[in-house]
Amino acid sequence: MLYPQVNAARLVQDLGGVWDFRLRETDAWQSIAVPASYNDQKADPAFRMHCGVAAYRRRFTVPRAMAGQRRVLRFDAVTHDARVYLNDALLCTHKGGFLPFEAEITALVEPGEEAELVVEVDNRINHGTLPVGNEGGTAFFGSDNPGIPSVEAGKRRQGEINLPNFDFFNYAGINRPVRLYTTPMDYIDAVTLIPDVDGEDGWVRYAVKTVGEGQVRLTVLDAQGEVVASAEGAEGQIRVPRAHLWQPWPGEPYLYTAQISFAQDAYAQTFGIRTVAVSGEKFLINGRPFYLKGPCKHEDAPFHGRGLDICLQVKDIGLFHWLGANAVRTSHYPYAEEFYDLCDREGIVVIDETPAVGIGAGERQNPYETFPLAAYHAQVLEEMIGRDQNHPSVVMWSLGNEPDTEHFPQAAYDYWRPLYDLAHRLDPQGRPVTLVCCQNDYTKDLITRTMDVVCINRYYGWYNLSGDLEAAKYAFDLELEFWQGIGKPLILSEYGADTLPGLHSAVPVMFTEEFQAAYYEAINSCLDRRSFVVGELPWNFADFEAQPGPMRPGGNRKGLFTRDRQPKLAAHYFRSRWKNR
Ligand code: BDP
Repeated sequence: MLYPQVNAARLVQDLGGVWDFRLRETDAWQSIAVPASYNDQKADPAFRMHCGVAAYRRRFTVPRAMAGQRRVLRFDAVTHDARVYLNDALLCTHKGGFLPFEAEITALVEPGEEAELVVEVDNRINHGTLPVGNEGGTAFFGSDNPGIPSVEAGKRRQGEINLPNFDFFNYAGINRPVRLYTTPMDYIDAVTLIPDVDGEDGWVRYAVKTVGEGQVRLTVLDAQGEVVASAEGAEGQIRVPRAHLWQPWPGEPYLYTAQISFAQDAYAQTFGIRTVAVSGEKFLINGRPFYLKGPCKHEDAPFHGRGLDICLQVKDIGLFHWLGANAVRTSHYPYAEEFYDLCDREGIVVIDETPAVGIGAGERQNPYETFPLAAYHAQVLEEMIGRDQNHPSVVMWSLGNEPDTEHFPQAAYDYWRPLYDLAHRLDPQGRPVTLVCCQNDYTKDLITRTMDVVCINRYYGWYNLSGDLEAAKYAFDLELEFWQGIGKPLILSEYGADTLPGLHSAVPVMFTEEFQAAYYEAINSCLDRRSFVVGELPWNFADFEAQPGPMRPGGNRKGLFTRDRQPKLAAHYFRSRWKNR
């Protein structure tokens, strides 16, 4: 689905601002900001802990300037499920909180007329949603006390609260922009660009999907806006002589623009010329071994929750440069489209992850038999790859985070392998595919070793062997020995220690800033001895809000930065490490 664009042929009207909002039909309408999660916008526990369907409402006028054009309402992300009504009639529905959807309204509202838009948002999560809800309290975050009537457990039974089966706050609402945009009646529907390198030249295979009558013309502009190549027809191949490659930071992330025209329509798609491949134990970008270094993130901020905040994105990528980082994983869901554009511009490579987190329920329940997810998971993967396929920054797809691969290893294999194959079929660029594996008995896991890159999350020295860094090094080293035998490149895709800023001690004691730095130094010393390790992604870039619990003082505190983006000691440690890595 193309991102809305203002150009000579298209208009965009942003519908962000203050909307009406209510949690229940019996409530009065209140003010709410869009885009943003609703949970932290009011000093009201009902907002924070809400579970169920809430409603947003606003009126808007279709400008007369849009007359004669095709008019489309686009929602970049409504978390999690949406039902959209236009003038009281159901316009569309969408399941899933992190990918865009749209509906054409050309025939429904005339230019110059006003219309009422109501968006019902359902934040409930369960075994059939991604991310997965802790339905029935099967797993990790329950807080029942046997024999004591618990208000929480009672409510959970009645479906009044739902707990996440994942470790981030279940922020909900209209989290990303809502826009009305136009295209001519005959229009460009989709653009696929597949870059390749041939000696000094670049090649771009392309396919433009259109609706209506017309001829496709495609012109490639360099970064100065000079025409360097052109072609006609809906599909083809273009040579870009003496191409500038898109290089990850600190190289130059050079961007070209494909100017596409079709009948009266026009669309500009930026792209980069670069290659990505796995060869033996190496991860190659532009044919050269590449080491991924950079913390995993969340979309998370005070007041906004998971709502789009472009200023914060720019600030964060600035801090990535300050750290000397060159990579990020969009843990644990696809991020806002603006983030990938920024990574394209700034040379940060992205591991793009689906919202498949929480597919596990302990050793007694096989999630692959009891969670109705397979078809929906495939659909989400398709939506994500379709949305993000043209970004040069995206160098790998992550099918999901920390599923059960240990208790039901064959069932896990049978579930994840078709998704792996599907990702390869869907991606015209053929990028590597991975899934991010939970700390477990890795000898039992059958699926992780079949991925293009092995990604493992490990907390030796924190959740296990807590505080004992010598033992942590020993255990991690033993595990690395195992993976070395598998013969694939490996990324340590999460590792970290909760750290309270301002807590210090001369000897490294858990939760102090010194411990966090010492922990990373210890684990990194194991990585540095292994040539098949191709990346290190500390958990997490910044402290973030989580489901409250005895292990989450003010959220998850494993950030290298505080939630307001001030560095802890470990941020300085990585800054000096990554300068030379
Ligand atoms: C990992 C999860 C991540 C958590 C992290 C932690 O992938 O979402 O936040 O552990 O516990 O298991 O901090």
